[in-house]
Amino acid sequence: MPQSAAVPSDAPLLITQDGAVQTLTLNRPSALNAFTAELLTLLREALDAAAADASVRAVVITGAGRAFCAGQDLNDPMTRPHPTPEAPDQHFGALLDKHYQPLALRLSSMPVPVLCAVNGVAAGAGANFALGCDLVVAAQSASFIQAFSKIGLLPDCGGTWLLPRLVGRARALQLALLGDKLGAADAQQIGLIAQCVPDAELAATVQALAQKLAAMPTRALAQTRRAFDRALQLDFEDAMRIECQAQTELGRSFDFQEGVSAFLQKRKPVFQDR
Ligand code: T3D
Repeated sequence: MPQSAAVPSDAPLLITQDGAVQTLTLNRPSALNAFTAELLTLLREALDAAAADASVRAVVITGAGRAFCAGQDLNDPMTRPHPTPEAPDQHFGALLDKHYQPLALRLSSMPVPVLCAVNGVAAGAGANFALGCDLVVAAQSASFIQAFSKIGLLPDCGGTWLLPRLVGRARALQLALLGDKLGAADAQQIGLIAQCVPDAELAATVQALAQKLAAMPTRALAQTRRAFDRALQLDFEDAMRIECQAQTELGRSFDFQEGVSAFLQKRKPVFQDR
């Protein structure tokens, strides 16, 4: 079982670590773990700290209670229709600039793999935050809702970039325009997520995957995500140029030497780079 770090159990974000796997648990179950400014700040600070901590080689994100995350907390004062007489200059652009964009960028630039264990409904920015993780595994009873259109908004937290790339334009528009609930099994079937598992197997499945990834050559994993994301904007030749640059760097790494030595010596490799 993961060991608890020194955070109170009623904190909006729980941080535990088991070996090299750190688990971040969104912990506002009475509001389905909806994002407040405080939770968004804690989440980004925790990801920054994990990125800087050499003892962390994989991160798991999950939610407490029956939901993963219901997106932006609609009771949060920052979610009032704008502008108001009291806050004439307030607008969602500032909120996205301050919270959601840095969070999505932080995820996409983590030096270690990030797994999402989607334990229940993931709606709005909660869905797109989950989908921005490297490996998304959902419980069978979980679901994904692009809830934005229901309240007159468009997908954010990277959703406009992610959705068409994950499932193609037609499916992305279907999900975003209708805002209907998509069950985890269907999400796996259309390629929105990597895997759907029985509810009782979610935590163990994701922990096993995270432990496996934590023992792999971390730098190569992060470079693979980076090269995939960049390749989506490049033509074939430029994508291969990026492969060439990254492979040159990885070929000089300790982990490459270790991987080859371990193979030739018929032993288990011990990877260290990050
Ligand atoms: O602010 C900006 O910059 C714009 C950014 C926007 C990003 C976004 O994420 S916009 C999308 C915001 N999210 C939503 O619109 C989803 C709203 N929630 C729902 O549609 C439903 O709650 C769910 C489909 C997620 C789950 O439905 P259900 O029936 O399982 O649960 P419920 O009864 O609706 O909710 C349970 C409780 O959670 C309830 O509180 P109560 O009545 O028990 O005291 C409900 O109010 C609360 N809750 C659910 N979602 C939110 C929430 N409280 C605050 N904010 C929420 N987003």
